[in-house]
This record gives sequence, C-alpha cells and structure tokens, in this order.
Amino acid sequence: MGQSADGRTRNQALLSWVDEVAALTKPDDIYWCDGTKEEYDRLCAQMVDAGMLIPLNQDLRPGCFLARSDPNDVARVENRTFVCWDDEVDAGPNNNWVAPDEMRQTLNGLFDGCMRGRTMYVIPFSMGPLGSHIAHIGVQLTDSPYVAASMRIMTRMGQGALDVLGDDGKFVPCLHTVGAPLDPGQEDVVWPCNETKYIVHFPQDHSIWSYGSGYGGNALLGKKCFSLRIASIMAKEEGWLAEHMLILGLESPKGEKTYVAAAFPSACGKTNLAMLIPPAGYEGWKVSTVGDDIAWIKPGEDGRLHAINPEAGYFGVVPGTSTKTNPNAMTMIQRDTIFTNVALTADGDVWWEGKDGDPPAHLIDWRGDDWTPDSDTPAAHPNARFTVAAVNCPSLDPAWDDPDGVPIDAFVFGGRLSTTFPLVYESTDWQHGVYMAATMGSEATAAADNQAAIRRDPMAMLPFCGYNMADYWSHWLGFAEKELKLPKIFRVNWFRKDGDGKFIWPGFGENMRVLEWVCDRVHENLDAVEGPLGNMPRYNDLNWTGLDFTADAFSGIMDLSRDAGSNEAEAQKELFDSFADRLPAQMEDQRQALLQEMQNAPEVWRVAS
Ligand code: SAT
Ligand code: MN
Repeated sequence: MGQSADGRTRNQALLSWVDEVAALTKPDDIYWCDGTKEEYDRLCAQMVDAGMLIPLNQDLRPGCFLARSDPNDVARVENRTFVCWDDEVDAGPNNNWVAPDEMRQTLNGLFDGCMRGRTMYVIPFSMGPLGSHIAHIGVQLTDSPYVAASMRIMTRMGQGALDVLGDDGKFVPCLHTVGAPLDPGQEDVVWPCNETKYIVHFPQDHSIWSYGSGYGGNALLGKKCFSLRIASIMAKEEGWLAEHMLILGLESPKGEKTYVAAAFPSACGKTNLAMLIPPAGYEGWKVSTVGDDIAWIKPGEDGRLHAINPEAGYFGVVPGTSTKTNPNAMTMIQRDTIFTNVALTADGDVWWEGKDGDPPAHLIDWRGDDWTPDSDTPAAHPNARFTVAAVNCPSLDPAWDDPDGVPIDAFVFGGRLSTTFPLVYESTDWQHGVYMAATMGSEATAAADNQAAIRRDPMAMLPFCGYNMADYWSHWLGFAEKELKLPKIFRVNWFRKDGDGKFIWPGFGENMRVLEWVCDRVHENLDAVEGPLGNMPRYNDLNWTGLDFTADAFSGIMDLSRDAGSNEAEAQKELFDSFADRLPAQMEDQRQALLQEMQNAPEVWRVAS
C-alpha cells in the first residue's frame, strides 16, 4: 500500500494536480516520496525483485546496481521533443512546435489510463540548495521506480522540498510515464517504454509532459526539461541565465579562487573537465567541482553573476572514463551508483569501453548477451551512464551547496571541432563573446539520436533553449546594459586533429594549462595578442612545466588559415538567416567584422612566440 499525502503538504494546487493526474492516468496506487535513504533502499530492493536492477558485487562496488534499458531507449530523442508556444515563431527554428491545444489533446489521449497496473510516484524536489533564492521547486509524477530512485540521487528530493514549497508556493509540474504497455501481453516487461515518445514543454504554465521513455534526459524531468528548457524561459522572464554549463573552482598556490562556468555539448567532456586533476607542474593548485552539466546564474547584490548547480548528482557518460581521463570519477562511482547500459563481468563488476586495462575474456553486454573481445559491437552502449550523488565526488567544492552560489569570473564555450578552431581565445568584449558562443559548432556524439555530423550548437543550448534562440541571444546581449561586473568570455577547442587524424592536444588534466591562462586574463596578470578571432596567448604565455609540447605543436593548434576563417564566417550566415528578423543586429555586425578581418589576414595567421 502506498504512502499517502496525509500531513505531508497542504499545498492545495499540488494536491489538486495529483488528483487530476491520477484521474487521468488511473494508477493502481499513489506513493508520496519522502526522500529518505530507507525509501531509496526499498525502491532499489523492489526493482531487484522485479528484475529491473541487478545488484553488483558488494565487495567490489558497494551499494551499486546495473540497469539495462530497452535497446530503443538509450538517449535523448530530440525529434520527439516539443516546446508548445501559442505562436510558432516564439519556439524558433531551434525547437519542434505543435500548437498547445492540439498537443494537449494528443497527450490527454495518450495519458488516459497509461499508469494502469502501476504505482504513481509523487516526487517533490528542489533544483538547487533547499531554500536558496536561486533555486526552484518542481514535482514529478511518474510510474517508473527507476526514475524515482534516480531523482533522489540527482535532486534534493522529498519532504524537505515540500517544506520549502509551503502551502502556497509555486512548483513546476513534471508529468512522466514510460507509456502504456505496447500490447496487453507486455505489462511485465522489465524496462517498459513505448515506441511513441513525446517530450513536451508548455511555456505558458511552465509544465512538462513526458511520454514513452525511461532514459535520463527524457525522463528525469528535473534535468534538461525543467533546469534548461523551462528554466531558460523563466530566466528570460526574470533576468537570469539557465545554462548547459559545468561549474568549477580553481585555486592558485597564492590562494586566489576563480570560478569558471563552461558550456560544451553533451558528451564532450564536461564531467571530466569539472573533475580535473591538475597535471605535473601544477603543485599547489586545487581544482574543485560545483557542477558538471547545468548552471543557474543570477546577478547578486555585489553586481557579479552567482551560479548554483541545480542538481545534486551526476548523470555522466561511462565509456571513456578511466584513471587517465577522470580519476575523481573513478573513485566517485566505486560505490552507491546506478550504472545504466554498461557490461557485466563474471565477478559481478561492471565494464565499459575505455576503462583501464584490457577487456575481460567474457562479458554480458549492455543488451544482456554474451560478449567477447572478438564481438563486433561494443560491450557498453556508447551513451551508457552513471547516476551518482554529488557528495561522492572527491573534488566537490566546499561551496557546492551554498544557497548564494559562487561568483563566476569566466564563461568558457567549447565544441568538438577537428579543424580550424584554436585551442583557446578570448572575446574582446561582452557582445563579441556572445557572438563567439552563439556561432559555436560541434561534431555529433552518442548523447542524442539522429544528429547531423556537424551542427551549430549555440552556447551548447541548441537542444535545450525553450524559446526562439535569437531572443535568447538578445537576452544574453542585454546583460551588457546592466550595472554588472560580467565574466570574461572564452572559446576553447580540445579536439583539433593533425594531418594524420590524431588529436594534437593531450586534453584531460593538461587542460589546466588553458584554465591557468583564463585565470591570468581574468585577474589581468597577462596581456594577449589580438588575432582575427579574438585575443590569444603566445606560446610562452602558457605554463609548459611537466609537458613536452613544442612551439610547433602549439602553432598546429593555434594557427588560423585565411580560407578556413573566411569559410567559417560565410557559413555562419546560414545559421543567422534561419532566425530572419528576430536576429539581433549586433550578431550580423560581428560576423561582418570577422569577414573583414579575414580578408585582411595573411594566408596563415600565426600567433608570435
Ligand atoms: O540525457 S541527458 O540530457 O540527461 C545528458 C545529456 O545528454 O547531456
Ligand atoms: Mn548535458
């Protein structure tokens, strides 16, 4: 029998909404989550009994489980994601759009009776520290115990959120179902999911309806749906920023602390960067983690931008994680972690491509099939994920839970680009920085289905901005008109390749060298060279202690050819044209300035040593 609402809340809007949804979806039972460890353990035990979770070897991975999803339910489904503004132009070319009335009709039909035979979990949660003025409350209703357990890891979930909500507080209603069983014989499938999928946002009442998927970004609605798509709309309305950014702290040997927020598209190494361990030559430096995916950033009374990580856990890509790429994450996922779609070893441990050491002779792959190193499919799905609480992270910043957030000194934007773009450059002013961020591009990753090989991904927000992206750029540009001490803006590219197709930059911990230059620029310790794209470091401006990286190699990753630069500026026109008259004029002015710069540039522009 479920836990009722008795005494938990007197918030009438919430109680009525839960009744309304129950009348529509017709669950057998309603359970209000309190967020306790006992409850989490009970949910996991129930899922183990139902075959949804496999407990791992408790000596090797205490408190850890493996989940295997439906093989057709492994990533975000961008072509099934909608933002239903009254007027299509407000959604912009960056969103799929259906008129709200029509969409409500479709969803009402799909949700009718969809939870029959299942329990509906009521999950109150806070995105951000409980009671923080930067945080917001949401409530998710779901028929997935995997989602309920994951929400306890990923958010501040349970009674505490209800207490903050109070009797009249506002919350973002997040309604989720894995979808009605495909046919009557399939009620007991281990990972239910429906071929029909809808991930829908209604901007007018800030509500979310998600149908047919149990996967992270589609189903943990506090994450991309609320904290980015809906929050970006709230941020526009209220004068703040909701961004697809990690937040990290950098403390120099002198004790100077700099917080950086950095945006990269999904699966481009945000988690690794957020947990970076400084390399040889950086003794005395400390890097700490506030968040790895999302930042909510509000102007503080001191005139600086303050950021919180709205999440309380990490939903990170597992493949490629090793003691070389992310030692902190390796420690972090040693215990109390839910792994989804990795491979299982004979001794009850987990394995994935890119883990330390050779692959074992035999595994059970992410689909549950036998696997050997001769198999021609990967053992773990390329978008396999870990779900783990922030407090497990060895590099967690002491201020990660501070209700006032941390003051941001620099914004860093980066894509996965094998040509043209230099390792690092800095904008000449705020407007130029917004332009640099808006024109960012990236090569495809496994985090979403059906991506183009290369796509523009402005601010790494293309799949996550809940309104017309041109209006979002205007919102960003508008910060220059406020009395604020704004962060400096940088672009980075760790992924440039040489003529043989090999990455030039070693990346991972060595990215610290770029971050130190960012700190030097923030604190005005160093001047920079003005290049066509922006301000750049000379070879000698970077600290090379402990790394053998020659001035020639540096040229290979910093040079800009006139043709490539001109082609890039030309190619941006297509992006800008797609926004027609909503495009802020300043963006086209910036593009014209770059075209001009490139016309006057030498055949290869090279930063002096
Ligand atoms: O699937 S999630 O959106 O949660 C992760 C990602 O793609 O960034
Ligand atoms: Mn992300």
